[in-house]
Amino acid sequence: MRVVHSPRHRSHDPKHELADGEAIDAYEVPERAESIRRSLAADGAFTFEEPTEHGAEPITLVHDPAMLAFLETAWHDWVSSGETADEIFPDTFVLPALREGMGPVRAPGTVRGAVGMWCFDTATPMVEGTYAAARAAVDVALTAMDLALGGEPSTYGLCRPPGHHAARAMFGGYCFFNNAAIVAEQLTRQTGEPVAILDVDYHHGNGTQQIFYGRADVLYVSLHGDPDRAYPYFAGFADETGADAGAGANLNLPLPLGCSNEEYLAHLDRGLEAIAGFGGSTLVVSLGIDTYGRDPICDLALTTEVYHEVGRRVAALGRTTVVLQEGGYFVPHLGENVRTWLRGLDGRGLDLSALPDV
Ligand code: SP5
Ligand code: ZN
Repeated sequence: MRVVHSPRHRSHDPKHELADGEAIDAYEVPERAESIRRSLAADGAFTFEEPTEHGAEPITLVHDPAMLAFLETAWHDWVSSGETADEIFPDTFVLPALREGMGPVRAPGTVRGAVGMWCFDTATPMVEGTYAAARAAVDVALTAMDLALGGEPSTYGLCRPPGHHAARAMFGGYCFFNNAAIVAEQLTRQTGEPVAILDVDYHHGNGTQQIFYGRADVLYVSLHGDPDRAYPYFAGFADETGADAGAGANLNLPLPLGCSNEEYLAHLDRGLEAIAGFGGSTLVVSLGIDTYGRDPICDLALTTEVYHEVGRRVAALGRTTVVLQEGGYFVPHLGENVRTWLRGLDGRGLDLSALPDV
């Protein structure tokens, strides 16, 4: 299987996120992607290539151009205005009730103010190299798509930072540009066919859902921790099924606390059935491994074996498949879990021999 990877991800190296009023070590770190790269390289059946540049247009077909412009200059503007912190976090969020009855929001003249227009949480700091890494992640995703359109049955884009929490005009959840949504949009344009997205990250992909919520030509199917208890709390409910032309083209399958392999596969089958009944020849997978039982920030109970079976069942759809990396935070097993998933997709056997005993 062909794998697209860029060393550029390393320039997004946040140190902290805020949790319960404290700065804690960031979970979304460069070592995640390195763990995946090493596991796939050691397997021997994955070939690596660097992305080609695709420019800004595929991004602005999905995201507000003003958000792209903010991200592009934020670090430079931050430093040149005399700020000295090496991570940018919002101070204030411009929630609608703040200015209720007071007329429209004026864009703040400082990065410190403006970041509260674009970012929705306190866990997604921008650092000096964030923009370059986020742009490279989009190029990784689009290059993986190009290879699939060129005839590869399945390809893998080792995207970092991840993307599925980024909405049309908001970033957050460790995500800046929505890599999977950008690929799905391009697929609809380049194939003229409908496109399905299967999101198996533990967290609901609120950004992907938002971007395509009114669209009939993109099906979004997500398995995730129930938003009644899990981040991002405000989206991912089972009764969110799409709006307007998109009615019926959104399927949320919330999962219970401690969800087992068997329970998970039963939910997966419902998602795959919906995809099988939807048109089109291509599938985009948002692959998060934070469903793992040992993930430090999530609460399901999946084991490595099930990732092989999930990949196998996705392959059985018989669609050209572009797999893009999202979350997964138990770094010691992240690479092997991804490798296991991709071996299942590729019709190869389960191989647990390289899973570290930690
Ligand atoms: C791409 C992706 O997986 N983004 C996830 C973003 C989650 N960010 C904040 C999670 C806060 C969870 N706090 C859990 C405490 C566990 N002890
Ligand atoms: Zn996640």
